[in-house]
Amino acid sequence: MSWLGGERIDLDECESTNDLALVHARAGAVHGTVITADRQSAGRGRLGRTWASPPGTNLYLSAIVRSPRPLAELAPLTLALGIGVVDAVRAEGVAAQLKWPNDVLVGTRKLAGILCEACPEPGRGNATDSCVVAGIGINVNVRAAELPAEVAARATSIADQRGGPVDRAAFTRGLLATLEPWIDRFLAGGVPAIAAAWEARLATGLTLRTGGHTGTALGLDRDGALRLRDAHGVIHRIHAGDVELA
Ligand code: BT5
Repeated sequence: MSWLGGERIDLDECESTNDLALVHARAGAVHGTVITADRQSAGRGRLGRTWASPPGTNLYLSAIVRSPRPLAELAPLTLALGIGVVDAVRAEGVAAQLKWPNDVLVGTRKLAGILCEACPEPGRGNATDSCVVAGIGINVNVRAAELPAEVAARATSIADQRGGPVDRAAFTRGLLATLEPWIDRFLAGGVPAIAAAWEARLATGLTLRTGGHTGTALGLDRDGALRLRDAHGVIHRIHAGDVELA
């Protein structure tokens, strides 16, 4: 029985589907409620960054995920979502890969990003469950060159990679069907249940810079931390913060 997108709110425009999903979660919206918008006027990335969200071309989607697990255990949900996004993009013939924790790349260009946020108040009737809003932005039919200049040079889209547009509605349905089992697996078994699949989709050839360390990504620890090997062969565990392409 599928639950993801069982309730759907599809809008022409909003500031941020994540903001709206947080409001709906507080009002008691059920597990699996999905909100999409054709454009966002204030799309958000992590750490106060902006997600370029032009109209008529892309996917901006937020899903409400509820679980009896403590909120602190849900942070690696981002990793499970990444697997589903990569597989949905690959189903369109595009060779997408993962960069820890929340980027979907083709080569070194970013095709999609994920922003998971905790619901401060889970909402009436769900007081014992934790709640996370899972936000996903995917460049579907935009051409990277049409994105703001500061983003364009490091972005790509499904259409750029295929040389032509895809049906956004069909892509969205496929994405939800692909995401759902990965979310279920993560909620049932945590990081160990998804780690091998995540590592199989990891972009391994990239040199990454994070905090004090530069190196290549090896894979995940049991808690979802990134294992990064530096030039001296020392392996570092990266828990938080930003990971940039060096
Ligand atoms: C992310 O943040 O990658 C998370 C993006 C999540 C967006 C979705 S859309 C639906 C939902 N509603 C929201 O308001 N947000 C979510 P971060 O790792 O911080 O990356 C942000 C950086 O990516 C920016 O600073 C730019 O460099 C770059 N960027 C911005 N827009 C982009 C785009 N459309 N395509 C590729 N790169 C982009």
